[in-house]
Amino acid sequence: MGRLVLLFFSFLFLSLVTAQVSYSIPEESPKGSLIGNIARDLGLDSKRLISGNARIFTGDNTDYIELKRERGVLIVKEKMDRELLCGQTTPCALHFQVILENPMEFYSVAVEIVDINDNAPLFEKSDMQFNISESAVIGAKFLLERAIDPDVGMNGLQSYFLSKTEHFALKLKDQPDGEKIVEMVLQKPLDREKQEELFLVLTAVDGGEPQLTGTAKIHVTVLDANDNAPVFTKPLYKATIPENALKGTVVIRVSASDADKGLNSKIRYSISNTIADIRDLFKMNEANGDLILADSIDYEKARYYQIHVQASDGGLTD
Ligand SMILES: [Ca+2]
Ligand SMILES: [Ca+2]
Ligand SMILES: [Ca+2]
Ligand SMILES: [Ca+2]
Repeated sequence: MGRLVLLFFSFLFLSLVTAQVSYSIPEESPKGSLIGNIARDLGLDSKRLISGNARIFTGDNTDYIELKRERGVLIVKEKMDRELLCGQTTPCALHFQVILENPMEFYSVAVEIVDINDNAPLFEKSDMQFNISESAVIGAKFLLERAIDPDVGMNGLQSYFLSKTEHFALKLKDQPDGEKIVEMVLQKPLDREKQEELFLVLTAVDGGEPQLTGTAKIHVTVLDANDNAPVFTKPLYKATIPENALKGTVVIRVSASDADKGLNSKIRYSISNTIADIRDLFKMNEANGDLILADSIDYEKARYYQIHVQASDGGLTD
């Protein structure tokens, strides 16, 4: 009820508003901090403030500022958090009236709550994981997490930096809402055989004094592509075998290696001769590269065999 009456009076005595003063104070100023000498600025003295029962009327329940009649000053009653009061709205100001009685007077007062850089940019998800094929092409883009800094103006988020890497460059795209899209763009092909994992750091910075930063980790796992053919340990394997050797004798074991991973490096050995008698005389253990005598050999028939052996990883061969 008291509030309604005050509102009524504020309409009735609108013409009695003789002045408007404004002050500013940094957010988070401790309780008791001086905002301004209102008595001086309104041309009143403390006697008038006391006799007029001067008080603050805010129109809502917020009670951050106190009027000290004896000193004629406004002070901080409750610490103010600009982020809580105004979010991203600027400027952030509290508007209220100072009311005096006998005779009734109204004064409009605005107190601007000035932002301080009390928030570092923060990544909600501070660990990013990417699985990227080594066959990814230059220019491939990967969307990164954005950081949040609830401060405003220069105290808000300004830019991002990526830790040193020759493989990726950072690309920032401004959005109409003032936000930035953060991407890393492939600059140099990845090579799993050289480096299977990359550990990068994305840093977000604000423009405050001092500047605050936030970081997020980027973990890139390079996925294998079958870009290596098997390679034999020797270009030529030589073996001798007596003509009375038994069927099933291992003549020699050939061996190839493949720099890839998993199925891309799983080698199958085979004989690639097209002449039928060699394919009948010798068999290849597909898995371990053992060349096995599959029939009886005759020194008088042939003293020399040239066997072409192939190693294959499913896609690529040697
Ligand atoms: Ca900040
Ligand atoms: Ca702030
Ligand atoms: Ca391979
Ligand atoms: Ca590979």
